[in-house]
Amino acid sequence: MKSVFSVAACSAVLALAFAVNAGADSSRRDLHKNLKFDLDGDGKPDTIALKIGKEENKFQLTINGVTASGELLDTVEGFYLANINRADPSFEVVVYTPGPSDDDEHLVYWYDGKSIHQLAHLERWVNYRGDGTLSVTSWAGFWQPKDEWFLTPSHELRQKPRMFYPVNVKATTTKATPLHASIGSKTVSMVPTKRTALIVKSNPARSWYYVKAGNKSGWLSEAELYDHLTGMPVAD
Ligand SMILES: [Ca+2]
Ligand SMILES: [Ca+2]
Repeated sequence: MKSVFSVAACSAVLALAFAVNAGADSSRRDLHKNLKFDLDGDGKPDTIALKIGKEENKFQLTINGVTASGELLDTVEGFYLANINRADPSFEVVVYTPGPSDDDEHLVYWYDGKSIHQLAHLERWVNYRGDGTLSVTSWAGFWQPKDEWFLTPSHELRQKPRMFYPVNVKATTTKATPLHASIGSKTVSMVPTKRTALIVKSNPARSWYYVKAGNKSGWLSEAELYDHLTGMPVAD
């Protein structure tokens, strides 16, 4: 599910109303190239303009005459407004492309009243909760890793470090499968062919998966997983 909230409005007042409501309904995304909107909460509308380059993945974002240049991998389609933390007066400006096939990219900017700061480059599906946190759901071949981000008091956007991600995908062994006692361990317990397995969790940084099958459990490398298991909803 797409989960980007955005703002559709010609006037700043209407935009504000939408932005506040859109925190919960994040499936709506309206893109702008030009907008007047009070980004820093000083009561004065700020002039936001997005100029897309001849190479359409490159852009210049100008706010009140201050410009930041950036690029995405695919054609820039516009920007939307986000309100990462409703408890602070700022709205963030997010330059966006849907990418070639659900490969969404979001470049998140913060205008502090003087300067433009790039906060983060987010990929795939972003859910702005409005409480200073957001989640980013992505795709890893047959499952969706979900990362958490949070805004610091100094308005930096940081990703929470995470070693293991829940997977919870069912599969079936296609041959005798060696489950390693730990990541990289040579000690294995064998699961026979045609057994139902549950891929429980992953350490994507090391591309290992924790698998349960019958009364056995242990780790498979990604290569072993694709070689020994079938039935996962694999897609690019
Ligand atoms: Ca302002
Ligand atoms: Ca805010």
